[in-house]
Amino acid sequence: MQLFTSKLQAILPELRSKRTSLLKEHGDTKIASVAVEQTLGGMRAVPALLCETSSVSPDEGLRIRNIPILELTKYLPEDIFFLLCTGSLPNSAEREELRAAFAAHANVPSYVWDVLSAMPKDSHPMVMLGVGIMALERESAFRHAYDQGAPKDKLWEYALKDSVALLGSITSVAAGIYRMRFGKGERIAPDASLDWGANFAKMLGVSDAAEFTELIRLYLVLHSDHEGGNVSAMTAHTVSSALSDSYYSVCAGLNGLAGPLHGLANQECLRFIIDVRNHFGGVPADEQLREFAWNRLNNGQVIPGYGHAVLRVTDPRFTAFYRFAEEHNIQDENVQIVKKIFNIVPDVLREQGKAKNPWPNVDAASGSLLYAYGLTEFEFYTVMFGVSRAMGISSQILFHRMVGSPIVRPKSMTFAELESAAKA
Ligand code: CMX
Repeated sequence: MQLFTSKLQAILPELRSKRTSLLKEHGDTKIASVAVEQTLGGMRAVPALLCETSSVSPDEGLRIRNIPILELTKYLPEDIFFLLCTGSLPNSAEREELRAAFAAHANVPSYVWDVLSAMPKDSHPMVMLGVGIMALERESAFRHAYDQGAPKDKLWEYALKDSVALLGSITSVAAGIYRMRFGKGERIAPDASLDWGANFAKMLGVSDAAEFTELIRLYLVLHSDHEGGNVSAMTAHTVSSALSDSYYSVCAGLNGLAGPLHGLANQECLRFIIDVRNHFGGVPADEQLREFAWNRLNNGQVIPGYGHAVLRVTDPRFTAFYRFAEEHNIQDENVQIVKKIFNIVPDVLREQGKAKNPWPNVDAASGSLLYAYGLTEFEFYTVMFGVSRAMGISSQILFHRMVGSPIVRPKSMTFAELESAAKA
């Protein structure tokens, strides 16, 4: 990892001096105030986190290192990880070095498989992914270095080692979980000659089609990061700020991703699509779908894959998946239903008037594409999301260890304190 490490070493002094000079020159400058509704409402829009890897604006969506995500869809996931960590895309030697480093960790220790095979057969795949990552914590270079007294300003080097090892292993763990959990037969050995996404596609053993590999790469690129304030990234950052290593921190973040309002929405979304298909025996008419959506809302349920805490437009990641379906002429009923939902549901949500954003997010289309290529076990979809999001989380952990961010410790308030602060 010589090239990658020296790239990071080259940007390190500037990163550290930015933090130091901001603190020195503007440490007590107020940049925002907090309204009671923000304290009560999930800290929405409180600018209290530092994140350099990516940003999300309401009117455009995700930019990774200031590049709009729709301009990054042609790149490999390795390229995106390099970009997230260093701020620039890799040259071919840097790409090859990272690809080989991931591949070197693709053979997962046997104790991980022992632990996973001992789990109940109906365990949720996200639970299995978390257990697999936690079992792998034994391999943490960061923890061993800390135990041996590594100085704080060197810890980032071990965070980098952990990130690369974890990402190299996570595809094997995820693919192994898929085959074990859904009775797909023996695990498929990793192929050290392939890129990270292609190797993952191969180990899943779902389809040999080149288009499936292309979809997996795209999937890994699109879900990689979504700035620092989402549940998974913020949780992982909080845990890692206590100098818990990347295995603990990524696992914590992925546990947040497993919630239905966050990453599990992709599973729920496909379930919703299939409910629609089963209910109507195929693609419904517009009016039928409108009524179906209203019934769901009237039952107090959300429409999965729609709405967002930050976005106020169609998520560009949805657009990327939508384009993939168009370009590859995927015409199956699920994809047709996705398109129909896109035509009907925003108006329904607007009419209901609750959701601030009636437009689709990343989860609205992703599952229907996986399904079209034969990955039909939708309980597995959040694992796919998690494999990708581990890149963003890991790069954010690395960044914070590089700049030496302190332990996270905001202030909580009681109702009484809030009431008196509001009156004052
Ligand atoms: N269907 C029905 N109601 C929705 C809705 C949807 N898709 N999106 C928002 N609402 C409702 C909220 O539940 C909330 O209702 P209450 O006032 O009764 O609590 C109201 O509209 C206002 O919510 P909001 O401010 O627009 O949205 P939030 O920032 O609170 O929540 C999100 C954002 C994503 C959790 C919400 O839009 C949602 O539940 N969407 C469906 C689940 C989903 O797709 N999640 C995936 C998000 C992307 C990701 O993280 O992977």
